[in-house]
Amino acid sequence: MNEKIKKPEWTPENAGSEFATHVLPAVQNDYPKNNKKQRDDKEISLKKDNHLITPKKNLALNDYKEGILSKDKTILARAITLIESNADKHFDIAQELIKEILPYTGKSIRIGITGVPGAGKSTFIETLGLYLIQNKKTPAILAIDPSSTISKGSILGDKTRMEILAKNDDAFIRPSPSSGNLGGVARKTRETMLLCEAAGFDVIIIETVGVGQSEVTVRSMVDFFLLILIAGAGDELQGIKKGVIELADAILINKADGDNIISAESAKSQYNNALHYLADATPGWKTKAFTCSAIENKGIDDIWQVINDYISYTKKKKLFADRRILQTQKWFESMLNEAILNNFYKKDTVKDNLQHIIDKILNNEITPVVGVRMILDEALIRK
Ligand SMILES: Nc1nc2c(ncn2[C@@H]2O[C@H](COP(=O)(O)OP(=O)(O)OP(=O)(O)O)[C@@H](O)[C@H]2O)c(=O)[nH]1
Ligand SMILES: [Mg+2]
Repeated sequence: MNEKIKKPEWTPENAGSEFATHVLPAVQNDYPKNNKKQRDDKEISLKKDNHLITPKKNLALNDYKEGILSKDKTILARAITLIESNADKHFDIAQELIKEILPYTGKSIRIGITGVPGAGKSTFIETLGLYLIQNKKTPAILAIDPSSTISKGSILGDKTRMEILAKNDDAFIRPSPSSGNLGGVARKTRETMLLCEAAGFDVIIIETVGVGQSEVTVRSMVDFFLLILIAGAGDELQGIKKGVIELADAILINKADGDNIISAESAKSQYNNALHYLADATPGWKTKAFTCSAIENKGIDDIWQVINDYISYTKKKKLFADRRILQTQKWFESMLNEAILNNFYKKDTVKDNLQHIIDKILNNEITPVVGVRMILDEALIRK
């Protein structure tokens, strides 16, 4: 009998081959820690040996940092998961990690893309992403999807929409976190952007649906903001609020292909006319409309040129650096506001008295101003 085949304890001594069960030796956990090449080799050898378990050990702060700085996409993805976690124990290490990688951030071009559902944002991003890779750039694609907080889905969850880009080694695609309010999702996206920059991705693209508040949030974390529209979808402004157009540094009429070319060109002229009457989104930069076909890969180089012209212009005028400083300051202020509010509403005195005071106001016993004073007195002074 083969000596390597061990029988389970319960088989009789000197048992023969009638007992088919045998025990396999355990898998040794000699998984290499810091070296990506060794780890990849180990993964391959484990797969070759037909072992079903890939060890997934907890990473220390330094493992995350080194993994990110060496552009290990698996570790980058795990670090983002850490940032997205709502558990207190993850919060501290995630914040520590951001502090560690901060010196390596800030070198990318940050682009926000918004537009009505179905305008072709994801298709455009995939085409642009592949174009960038051809031009020796490395894009990271993130999403802010306010609808995902309700549906628990995600606009980029359906990876089939960027199938080719998702398989490309030089790109990184991450759907938005699927729970939490917009403030929380925005914080996580901003921090994810920093991790991607530290990993060396040099163009960060953030997609969001242009139907609510999220485009304002995205504008507050990017250098260049692009609005994608389509021609012939009803009225000229397609339910996109004038306010969103005022945020855009360029407007792109997508699907300018086939029978659509003429109407796309005419929509472009209409938008260019309308833009004359709007304030500049970025001081001194004239927002213009362009056409493209994301599917037929037309007009992509033109819009990339516009983005580059914009970056050169804003850098020359110091607007680029100033905006980033302002964005960091606003980011801090909005997080501080959020924390103060959370803290305030968590207080027992507020929880206990709020409804009581609202009732008094509704019964005309006190005015709203007095109600505010009462609740603030309770929460801030007495406690
Ligand atoms: N003809 C044509 N169709 C396009 C083009 N770009 C996208 N589409 C189609 O438009 C549909 C929507 O494209 P998506 O890229 O998913 O649009 P989206 O704006 O990301 O959609 P949401 O994320 O759901 O808001 C798909 O069926 C695409 O194939 C284009 O340039 N020309
Ligand atoms: Mg999409």
